[in-house]
Amino acid sequence: MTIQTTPTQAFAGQRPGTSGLRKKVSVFLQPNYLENFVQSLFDVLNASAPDGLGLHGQTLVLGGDGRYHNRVAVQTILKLAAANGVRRVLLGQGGILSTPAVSAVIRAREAFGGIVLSASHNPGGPDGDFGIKYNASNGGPATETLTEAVYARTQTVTQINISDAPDLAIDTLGVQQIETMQVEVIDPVADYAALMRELFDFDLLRGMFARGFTMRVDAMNAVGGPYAKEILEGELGAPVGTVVNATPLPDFGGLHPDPNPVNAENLISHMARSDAPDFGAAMDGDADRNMVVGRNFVVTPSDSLALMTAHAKLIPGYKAGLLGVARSMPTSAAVDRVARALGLPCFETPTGWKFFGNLLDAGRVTLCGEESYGTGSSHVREKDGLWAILFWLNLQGATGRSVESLVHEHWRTYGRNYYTRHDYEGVAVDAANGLMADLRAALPGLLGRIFGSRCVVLADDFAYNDPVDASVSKAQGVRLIFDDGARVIFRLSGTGTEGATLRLYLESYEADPARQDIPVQSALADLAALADQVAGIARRTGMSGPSVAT
Ligand code: G16
Repeated sequence: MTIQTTPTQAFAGQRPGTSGLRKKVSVFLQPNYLENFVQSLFDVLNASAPDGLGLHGQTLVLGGDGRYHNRVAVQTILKLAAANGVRRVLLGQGGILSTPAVSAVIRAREAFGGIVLSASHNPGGPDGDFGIKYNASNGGPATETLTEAVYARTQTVTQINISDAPDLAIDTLGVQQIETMQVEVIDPVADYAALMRELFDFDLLRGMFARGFTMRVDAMNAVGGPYAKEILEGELGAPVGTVVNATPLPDFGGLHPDPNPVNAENLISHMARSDAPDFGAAMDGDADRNMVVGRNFVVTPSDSLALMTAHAKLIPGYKAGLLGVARSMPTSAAVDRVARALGLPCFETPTGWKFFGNLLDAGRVTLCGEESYGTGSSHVREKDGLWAILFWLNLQGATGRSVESLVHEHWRTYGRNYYTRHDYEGVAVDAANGLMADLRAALPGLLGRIFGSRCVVLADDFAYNDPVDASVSKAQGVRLIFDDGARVIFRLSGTGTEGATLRLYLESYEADPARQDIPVQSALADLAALADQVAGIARRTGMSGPSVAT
């Protein structure tokens, strides 16, 4: 085998979005498309490392969510890594590693960084999406500075260095070699499971299942399946069959692996049956998102973060208390109320898990969460689906209470933040950009305006000043905040691959327990109408309502 140098040329549009480069599979199948991006990444890493050595002599972690093209891409990346100075790659068996597991392995093995192959919750298969992202030595998503440098390099790169070695046997545990680089195929679950054992009371959980506690985890034919099966059924003694759709399939068996009440409808209807299990949960394509479900009761991600914060001391890994909490800007302010009551610092960041990295690294926060079904903690630098499920399981075991009673008690104590997200998908890019531009221009006139009983007390385009590295991220979403705590937020998604997706986030606060059980969409209908009045959503998108409301 030898290292080949082949010419390449720039591809338009290789700028990473909210979480890495996500495109249709057909885009990634273009000759040199993946190679161009990975070579650019390696060039930037080789040029920017402070010791001047770059990747030389370093270890990278590699794995993905098993979606279509995962196995082919793994082989390509190994050959590129071998030709660009990497000393060792730790590869998940079969090319499989969940996103939180990549983070856990990077941290446990003190690797230089890692590459995750995933388009997360986006559908898979030949007509679906593929994606790639880089995580740094803290285990977390690369900063915007790095991803922008990689993007710039994709526009100027002219050659690719790649080994012509034959494909490796990626299903066999053990060490192999390409050129001078070692490839160690590792058990994808082991490091992650060890970390979970440190955080949760596994004896308590084993006792719950031994006494007949029932649970259903829908892994949506995605990468969370092997993790959930090994930990829940294998180690904790949950009955076989507790984890459904547990085998990662290249097309997710046709499911849309996005754990929300719309796409995980099977779980929702199962949990509404009279013989429903005690607890239900789902994960997404790369197992970093989670949805928590009680009997006929769905927990919103914002409430999940608030409850975790309120009860963290009951969980062994957090019994010493929390350093602080953080939520993304569009996430409801439910956690803010808990933080205030507990005297904890509470940070508001832009959408994107990467914005939590500095706060976690600096020891400013312990828990983080987002409205997009993501929760996590300082144990890794990604959100973590199975961690959240184990947290809720441990919480039920420690309190002896059901999901629904825990949430109801929480609302009675702190009040309820009614919350919904309306997605308008596949909107023409110009129409979406025009809507946002006009909203931004209208902001000064919206301040102080009265809508019914509400008055706008803040109208801005959210900007984040990172308190750790002083970087500034502007234009992160238009916020209208009202005098009663209600919020209406508009932003465009950074993870879609077709047209634009307008996200409308609606929230209102209800302190009165007698008014805390209104169906969410009814409770927020007036804010939805207000949003349409202000932004002309129906007129501009041509859609009479959202394509997804969760
Ligand atoms: C990614 C990011 C999250 C973000 C979500 C939605 O999640 O890591 O931080 O909240 O996308 O982003 P957007 O609203 O821009 O589509 P994932 O699970 O897709 O990696």
